[in-house]
Amino acid sequence: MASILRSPQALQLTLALIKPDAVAHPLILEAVHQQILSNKFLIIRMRELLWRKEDCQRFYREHEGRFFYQRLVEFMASGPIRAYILAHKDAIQLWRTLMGPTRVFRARYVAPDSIRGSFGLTDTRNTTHGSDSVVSASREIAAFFPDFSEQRWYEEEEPQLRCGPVCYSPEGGVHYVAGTGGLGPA
Ligand code: 3AN
Repeated sequence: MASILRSPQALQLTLALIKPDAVAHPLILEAVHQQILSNKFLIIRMRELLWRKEDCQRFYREHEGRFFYQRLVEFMASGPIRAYILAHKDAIQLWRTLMGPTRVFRARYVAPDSIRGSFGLTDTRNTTHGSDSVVSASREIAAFFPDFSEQRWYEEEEPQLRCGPVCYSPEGGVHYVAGTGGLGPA
């Protein structure tokens, strides 16, 4: 795959998921969405979907064989999830910090204000997912948003979003370059 040339100041992209435990609760869903906005992420794309078990198996294949794999796959296919493409100067690390540690008891102890510390139910039902590297962010974004061209976004939208002005559409739940009416390239 050809590498994408980016300016050193370029915004970074990450994939964030809100898992079925949180999507099932409108107040938690809204609270997580507000955290995204208040931490100055740009929401590039957002969609809600139901995942088939095979999709979950593919997504979590690195955990195949672990004791929690089966329950994780079944849980992720148990109800709607919300997927976001988020942009920020340091999107991957910032989103992971906001989520807090994987294990909910640890999250409650060391990062009680984090998303998992606040809303996580168990180590499996832990509210959110976030990509852990640039490579996995690209792979995961392509899995959830097959029509999104990361390369085109970096060439056409990223410079405009970075330099502003940027608008937010409360109806669509996404940011867009001012003057495009939110109908920029997919
Ligand atoms: P993270 O989501 O924090 O990057 P990973 O990639 O190690 O963590 O794990 C993927 C998912 O697998 C976690 N979000 C969680 O739902 C589940 N998981 C990880 N470790 C455990 C565990 N020890 N017990 C139960 N579920 C786990």
